[in-house]
Amino acid sequence: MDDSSRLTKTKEQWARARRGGEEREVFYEGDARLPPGQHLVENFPVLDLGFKPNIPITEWTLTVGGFVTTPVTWSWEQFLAQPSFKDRSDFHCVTSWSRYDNDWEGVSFKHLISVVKPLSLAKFVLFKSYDDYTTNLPLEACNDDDVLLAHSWNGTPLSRDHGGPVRVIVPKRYAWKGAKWVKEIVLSDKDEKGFWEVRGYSNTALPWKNDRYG
Ligand SMILES: Nc1nc2c(c(=O)[nH]1)N[C@H]1C(S)=C(S)[C@@H](COP(=O)(O)O)O[C@H]1N2
Ligand SMILES: [Mo]
Repeated sequence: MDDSSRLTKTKEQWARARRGGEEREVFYEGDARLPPGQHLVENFPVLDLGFKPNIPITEWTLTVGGFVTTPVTWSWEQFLAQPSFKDRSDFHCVTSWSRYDNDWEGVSFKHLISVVKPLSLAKFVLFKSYDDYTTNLPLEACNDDDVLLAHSWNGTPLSRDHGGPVRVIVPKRYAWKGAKWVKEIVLSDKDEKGFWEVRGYSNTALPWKNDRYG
């Protein structure tokens, strides 16, 4: 299928779904934008470990340390004083739903790197959250143009449900690689697996490779 007929097929599917009224999900295979095995949703499902930590911004801090030259602990004011970064991206959950065109705003990972200055030995990143969730990535995957620490979604402050005050967004990986309620970021020479990674999910988590389980 060429790109234009793919686009047509997508739009027809959307039209059919919308005509149905209640139908909010569209299933199809092989779209250029939708990774294999995923289906599109228009709502924004909430996934967590059954517990949504409540962190008042007066108590919120973000610590970035480990194999870095300049570790930081930012208060909410210090976090907001960093250069603002915006990016629109698609969101792919391993449970098979994807949500297109999410407008994120926050601090770019590239800016964070410029502040903490990783040592040359730093190759891996472990994210730790206020709900004791963890997830891990290679530093190289985080050092990308579309990776950020987000405080806003679609023009409004990130809700507690979706990981506010601040969550991580890594669009090129399945969404479990993006820690909600992020508290600490640790750079290391060693790869330490996170919550889902030790429970059989893929260490790499690449949606385009249908790379779900380890
Ligand atoms: N701290 C924390 N971050 C987390 C999770 C979690 O349970 N706790 N779940 C992950 C999973 S599996 C997904 S799909 C996304 C869900 O984000 P959402 O609830 O905003 O859709 O957050 C990821 N980050
Ligand atoms: Mo997920």
